[in-house]
Amino acid sequence: MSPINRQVLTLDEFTIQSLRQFPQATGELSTLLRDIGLASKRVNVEVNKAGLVDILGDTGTMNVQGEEVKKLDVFANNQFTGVLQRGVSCAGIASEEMDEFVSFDDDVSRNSKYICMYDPLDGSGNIDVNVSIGTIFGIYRRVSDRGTPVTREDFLQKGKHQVAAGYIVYGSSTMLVYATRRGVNGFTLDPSIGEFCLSHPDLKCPDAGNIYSVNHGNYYQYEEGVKKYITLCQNKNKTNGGPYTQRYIGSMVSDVHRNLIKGGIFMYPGTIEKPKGKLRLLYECNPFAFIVEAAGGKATNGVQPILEIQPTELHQRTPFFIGSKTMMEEMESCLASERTEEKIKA
Ligand code: AHM
Repeated sequence: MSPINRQVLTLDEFTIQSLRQFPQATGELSTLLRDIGLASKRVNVEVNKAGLVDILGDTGTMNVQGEEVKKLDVFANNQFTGVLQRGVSCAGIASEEMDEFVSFDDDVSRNSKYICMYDPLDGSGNIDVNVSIGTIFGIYRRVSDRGTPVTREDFLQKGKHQVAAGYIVYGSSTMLVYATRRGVNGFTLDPSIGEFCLSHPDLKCPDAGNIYSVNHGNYYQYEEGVKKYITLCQNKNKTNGGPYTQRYIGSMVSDVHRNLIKGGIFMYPGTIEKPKGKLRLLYECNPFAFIVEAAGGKATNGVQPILEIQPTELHQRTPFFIGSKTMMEEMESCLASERTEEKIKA
């Protein structure tokens, strides 16, 4: 087809087209995705001009996890929360930036089917130095009755119960990637029309890859199995065709996005100081696990699949390993071999 006749689907057109295949669907999920797309466009505008307006730097406050809150974190959180509250599909939200979940307790929202959890701006540490950052979200069907306020149980669902999950990467171009059980699709923001346009249909995570992403600064604090896997990544051997390339931005959205497209593994293991690692199960790990698994990859905490973990707290952390299937299997066998040897010694 000549480029002039090529039909590029916008996010809205794509979700409506998908909806047409399910005449019984109510369209609530499509509306929710549209709301998220809108909030992300507003955040994108501010991220792009961050150096020009007084929106860089810290607010001078700490979040619930004792980390410094950046002004853009607050802006992004307000945008996502506001858009979803004013919409018609979301009964409540939980955000990495807020201590507690929020019930949208008006007549319309109370009757909505979904709840949403998000990290409004992941990679905050990179904001002030112009490195790509992102938003991560997961959408669940509420378990409480429609018409009543949402409850904690609505938010403490296993990741496998997500209906959809996605992320936005504010990078050299801005992309929104979202997954449902039917697959993963990527949309690039076309600034000339202000719309996300389908650019990466039916994304698949390559089974094998040659990129590993981990914070090497913590190397001596990792368990033996993780060190063994890192050594394997750095060496040439018959099975993996290594050495692999090490890439670590420190902005998980960008790191996992790159590995999803090119093939690779991202790890944020527990350390001696922080056995549960740094990343949050509900806002960061569950959505990514859902997306990467829908694309054919794997995600685990080193013991069980991320999507099978029963959350007990809104802000709980977990070790996180995610990526291409064969690399994940190599990593898991390193963990298992060292753990067995440790058990035998003990
Ligand atoms: P944040 O919630 O403060 O933005 O932290 C999350 C980020 C991830 O995007 C990234 O993978 C990780 O922190 C990097 O942490 P570290 O600097 O410890 O390697």
